[in-house]
Amino acid sequence: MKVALITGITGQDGAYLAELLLGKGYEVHGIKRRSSLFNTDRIDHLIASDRGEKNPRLTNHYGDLTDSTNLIRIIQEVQPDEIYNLGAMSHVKVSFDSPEYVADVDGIGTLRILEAVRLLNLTKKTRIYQASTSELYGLVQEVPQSEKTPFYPRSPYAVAKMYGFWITVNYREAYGMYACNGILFNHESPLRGETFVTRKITRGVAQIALGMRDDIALGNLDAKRDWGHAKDYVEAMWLILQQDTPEDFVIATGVTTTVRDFVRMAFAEVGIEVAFEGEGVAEIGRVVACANPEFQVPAGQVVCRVDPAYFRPTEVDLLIGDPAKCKAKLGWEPRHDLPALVQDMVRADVALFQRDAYLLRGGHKVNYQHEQHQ
Ligand code: NDP
Ligand code: GDR
Repeated sequence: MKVALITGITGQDGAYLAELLLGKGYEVHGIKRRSSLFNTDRIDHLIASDRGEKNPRLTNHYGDLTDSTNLIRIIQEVQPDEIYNLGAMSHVKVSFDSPEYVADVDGIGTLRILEAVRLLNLTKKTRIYQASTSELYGLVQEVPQSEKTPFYPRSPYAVAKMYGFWITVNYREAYGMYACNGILFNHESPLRGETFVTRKITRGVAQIALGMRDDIALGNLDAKRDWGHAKDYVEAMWLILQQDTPEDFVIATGVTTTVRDFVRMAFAEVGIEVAFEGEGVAEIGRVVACANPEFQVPAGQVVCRVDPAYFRPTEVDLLIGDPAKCKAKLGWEPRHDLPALVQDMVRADVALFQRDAYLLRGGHKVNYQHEQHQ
């Protein structure tokens, strides 16, 4: 039985990857941070059955990427065949608020994993996947972006990830380690963190459709992203570690879409047509018509507005990946296109908020948070 260790197992990708590896018969170990509230919602169904029977092939260890002694101890105990380093402070805008912490976790954290494997003489046994990112491309140098496109990071997050990228390449070249970067473009799902733009939109659409709020405030509507489904992307991570020789791969769909169009698509999914008018911070999205009798959102209602609080000091305007190498060498093909992704996310969020809407209608108090600082 192969043994895998996943940092960031409680995150979006960690949850889907753990499920994938368990399905392939792996023994899976995860590193989770101590938190003052439960933080394993995304993997609770993998940890134990509804009746409380524990999964003997999934073990979580308390740890942190800032603590090398604990990483060394866990890796020594687990003796993993594969390490997936997914743990990170992954929010680009928040990285401007905590740049040093991001450098420590996302940059030096990667070094700590590589160095632990080297110190423990596991370089021949353990393969390492590093969660690199399309944010490395930053300021547009060329499109579409491929493994050969120069990097120009535009945030403390991207700069930290750039260190992670190169230290992974360096350990591969210096010590012959099987260590690879997956340069993944944005990937989303119903498990996406609530403060990333797609999930913020799909949650907002669900709440507006159910009459729980009036509008969503967003930042830069012109930004373009190459959005895929996280379920497809974790398969690519696994494939990257199954090759004869370690290499870096771009994982992307090759299609790019504006934030504004994502908003339109998400509203369309609940039968609401939205049109945008105005410019810059005065731009608004207004309901043209609501064709779904289940939802009563009147024509003319402003459902999307721009709040400069969500702008970033430096923005990444356009990401579109070239998936030629991963298709040719890994045989990877995404199973979901953007409409399928939007449908999956919107339907999940409508289902999620239906219970709250029912309670609100009955006069009960519901403790749901309005998104802030995203
Ligand atoms: P999430 O933000 O959903 O998950 C991040 C995970 O890292 C969580 O489990 C989090 O724990 C954990 N974590 C945060 N800080 C630390 C720390 N100091 N020590 C240990 N663990 C920590 O991210 P995703 O699942 O979306 O992304 C996975 C990885 O892929 C990240 O490295 C991200 O930067 C990268 N990436 C993501 C892309 C995307 O579009 N999703 C695209 C390209 C790269 P907790 O749950 O306690 O917060
Ligand atoms: P990104 O994702 O920065 O690409 O990083 P995010 O969803 O945060 O932003 C995408 C684009 O949307 C614009 N935007 C907003 N973003 C947020 N979060 N909130 C808003 O209200 C809003 N309005 C507009 C942003 O300016 C940006 O242009 C994600 C993360 O998962 C990283 O960890 C990962 O490395 C990259 O994707 C690839």
